[in-house]
Amino acid sequence: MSELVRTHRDGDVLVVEIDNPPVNALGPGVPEALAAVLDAADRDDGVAAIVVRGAGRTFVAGADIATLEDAAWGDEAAAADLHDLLRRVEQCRTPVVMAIHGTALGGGLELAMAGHYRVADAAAQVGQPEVNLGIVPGAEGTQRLPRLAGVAKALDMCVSGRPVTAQDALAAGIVDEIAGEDLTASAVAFARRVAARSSHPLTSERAERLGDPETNAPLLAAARAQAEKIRRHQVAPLKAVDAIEAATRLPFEAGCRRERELFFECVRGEQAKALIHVFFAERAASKLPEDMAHLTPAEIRTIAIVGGGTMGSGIAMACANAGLDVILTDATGDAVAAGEAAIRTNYDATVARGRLTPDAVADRLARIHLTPPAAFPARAVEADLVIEAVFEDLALKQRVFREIDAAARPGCILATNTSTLDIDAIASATSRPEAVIGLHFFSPAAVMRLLEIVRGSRTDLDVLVAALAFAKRVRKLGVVVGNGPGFVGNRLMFPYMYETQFLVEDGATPAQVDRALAGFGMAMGVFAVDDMAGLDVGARVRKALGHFSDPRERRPLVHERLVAMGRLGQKRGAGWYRYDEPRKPTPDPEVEALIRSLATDAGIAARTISDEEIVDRAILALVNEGARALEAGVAARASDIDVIYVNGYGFPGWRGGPLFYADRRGLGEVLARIRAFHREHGERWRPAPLLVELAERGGTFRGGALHGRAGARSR
Ligand code: T1G
Repeated sequence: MSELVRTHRDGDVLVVEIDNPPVNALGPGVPEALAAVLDAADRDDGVAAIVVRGAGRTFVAGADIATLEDAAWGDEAAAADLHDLLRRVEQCRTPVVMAIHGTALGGGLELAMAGHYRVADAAAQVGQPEVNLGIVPGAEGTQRLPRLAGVAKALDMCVSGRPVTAQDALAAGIVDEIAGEDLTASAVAFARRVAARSSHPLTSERAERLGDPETNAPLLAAARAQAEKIRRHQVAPLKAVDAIEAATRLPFEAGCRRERELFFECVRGEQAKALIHVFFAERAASKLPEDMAHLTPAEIRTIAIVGGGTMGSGIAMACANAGLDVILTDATGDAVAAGEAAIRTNYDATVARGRLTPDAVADRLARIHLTPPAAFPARAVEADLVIEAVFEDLALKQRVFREIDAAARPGCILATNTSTLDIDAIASATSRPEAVIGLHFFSPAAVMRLLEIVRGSRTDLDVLVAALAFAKRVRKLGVVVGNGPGFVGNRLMFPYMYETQFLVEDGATPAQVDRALAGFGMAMGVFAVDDMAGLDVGARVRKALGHFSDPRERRPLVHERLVAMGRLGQKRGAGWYRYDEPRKPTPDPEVEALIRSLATDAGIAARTISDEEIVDRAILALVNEGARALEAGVAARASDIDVIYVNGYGFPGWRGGPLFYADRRGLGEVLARIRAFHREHGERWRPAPLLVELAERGGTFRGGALHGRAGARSR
């Protein structure tokens, strides 16, 4: 028998264990091995019931996404054909009980639903997350889920992609029982109870929860509206609704055929290619490079944070949310109190939205130990990691690091949350530069998933490994980047921002630029982002990065003026936009007039700017700088840049990130466009040498850029 599927007997119950590490995906060989075991069981009169479970940490986490990727790139035969297996499961003469622990996702839940019964561990989760990969469930999930859970629940799960808890699944009718402590024992006992029944429920034959056209119409309409809202521009969620609609109208087999058509339409599409790229890119980014794989990360339990402002308090929440202890301090008692107030306000809002219970908040608050500055040195010795989150000023940070260096225990990791400053310069203020690292959180730090982990020239590998493990522990996506100006994210951001500022000087308006970028798929327009972050923040960073020190460079005219006018963005009710209502930008004729007058004074005549020009100048500025970052080695892989932009800067995942986007558009065309900009706008558009090299030899960023330290994963 194949090692992918093992069996043992518990009396008259056959326990089948799928063992395909790490997550029991239904990769090549698994469906066949499972079918063979079921065939044998059906022939064996001594087997009264079958329990199917996953080995290790989880039930089946779905089809093997690598095979989906092959299918997306044209090898349709690679996409696991699970239909025969599911039919085989359902038609088993012997009742099949699926025993679910960990996560039953995608094809995992589809397999579970083909069984006659389902028993779930209390901590298990089940879901149809396929939309995250730009596809619809492809193994009958859109047909079986509405039959078990009803149309509304199926729509919600397939459109949002969010898994549900075992308790929720029980209430919805997806599972039949929650297991006790021992899942296998519970499932075996359940199997014995049902074995003697004369017949067993077949999901495919159920119709009682499928509703009727009249009651379904508003549900389908609401799901389509929901898809447009939470997954704008994406095709898969709408196709998932189509597939569920087919379930309500067609017999089971015909509905499955329709689902399959929709599945292949998706998997062949650009969005699936992009989202599957992001899936693997995220995992590649957070993986240890080979030279570190042997290192065991030191455990981080207690974190001291210096600075209780927006970033410091957000980081404190992120740590407390993950069950870690936090010592939070600032330069004055008042500042500590302000940090505490900000944390409480944020948690209160979470409770008001129903996301956390007051008890859970109390538990988290109890983990955050507010510490006046005088008491800090004595407490800091408890910390495994100290994170500095003070004002973005090198001299100040160096002073804080000297203090931290004096207080922290040997072996403690010293991290700075700087978004732009030189890690080595900060490290040089300490007696242990090898313990210093950058942890660049994104705002709001308790929410945003991205964490740039900045490796200084002297940072120890042990420290890097511990930082990656810490990122995982606080549920962040850690991406290791080099210590260059602006690291990766902000390095690319500034050329993008400047270009959009030139666009408004050339004749566009901030609102037109933002609309064009939203149309491209950016989560927010660039001017709205600048207003949210604060124009003063941008100005400070620009200075720190030393941009526009060359007088021959074209320099944006408006930003500095807005700062001087006190139009610092949302917090002042005015920036690039006006804010009559909090957080709601309204175009401001005064700003538009200011832009025109400054541009006219500088001899720039206004012309009509197309949305296409806006998108090209903004996005290709990211691409060109991305190529430079890769070449400079501050990003190890092209896909790391994509991960950073998708998770930290609102770049649409369904376009795969800036460099994947460039690949798909064709580097030859991208280069031609950048060369045209170079001729028209001058040196800032000089094509990155790496881009020229790849384009000229017909290569792609994805296929492997030449210079990155770790090299691209060429899947
Ligand atoms: N296929 C292949 N590899 C997978 C995989 C999968 N489904 N899921 C995870 N991996 C790999 C992953 O690349 C990584 O590998 C390792 O497992 C650990 O993952 C027909 C079309 C299960 C919650 O979308 O959500 O079924 O980098 O680091 O944080 O309708 O992985 O170590 O080499 O993420 O503990 C639907 C995706 C597929 C589930 C575990 N299923 N996976 O999280 O570990 S489409 C999914 C996850 C489908 C059917 C269709 C998570 C996890 P490596 P990890 P984790």
